[in-house]
Amino acid sequence: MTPIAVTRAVSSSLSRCELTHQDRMPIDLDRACQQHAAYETCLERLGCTLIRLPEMPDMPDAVFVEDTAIVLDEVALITRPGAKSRREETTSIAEALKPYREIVQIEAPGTVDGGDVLVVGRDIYVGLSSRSNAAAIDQMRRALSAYGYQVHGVGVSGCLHLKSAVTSVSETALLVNPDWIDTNVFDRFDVIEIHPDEAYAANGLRIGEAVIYPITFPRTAERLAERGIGIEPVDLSELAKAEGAVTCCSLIFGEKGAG
Ligand code: CIR
Repeated sequence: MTPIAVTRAVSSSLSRCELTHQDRMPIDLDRACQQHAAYETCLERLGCTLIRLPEMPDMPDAVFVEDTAIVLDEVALITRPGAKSRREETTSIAEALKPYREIVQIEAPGTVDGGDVLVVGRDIYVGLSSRSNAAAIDQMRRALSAYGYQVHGVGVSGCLHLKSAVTSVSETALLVNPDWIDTNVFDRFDVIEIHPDEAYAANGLRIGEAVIYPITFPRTAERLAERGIGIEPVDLSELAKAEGAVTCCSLIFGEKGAG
């Protein structure tokens, strides 16, 4: 099944992005766009069909499409992002996903960012972060139990999203930063800890057998290699200044549609 990857062009207002755990640093917009283009090329090289959405000039964070939806095989949940400045990003994402999935909207008072949602098989882990709340988790449970999904709330502290702290890097392994989550929640998995000098290293994007991974974390990459996990290196250092990482810049799903 050919995966589809939805991406969105980097906003010219990126330098006005939301920041929660990082200080504001100058962002080189041209460089950010070049890095984003190389990321898209990497997705294509791994077999994804790209749906490139146009820039939203007044939505600084709109390049981080991951936060706007959770796309499962059966249904797409359109999120209500935790940051008010990001709520208008979702309308065009819902339009883009409509041909592929039945759409369910997360409603107030629920808030959830896709960056807080880690799907592993029929288990969906949702970070209880500054962006995602219990009301959204309740709505997700109601919408998804009919499909056999179990939705689990997970405490997160010290980072923006659950997937800043844990991502899936193989059928059985999770890459984690144990400082930001309780790893006991994930004790049925093979847990690979990041190198302690690379706090932001737990975010990798798995496409089939490949893991798209930032070049900025060589020590953790070595740990992955020791476990036989090969990486596809990308440089997203300018988008990292906006608190973004590799999972944030795409929505990946199988072609199969609802109807
Ligand atoms: C934000 O704070 O919303 C953006 N500056 C960064 C979002 C990163 N998204 C993600 O990790 N899924």
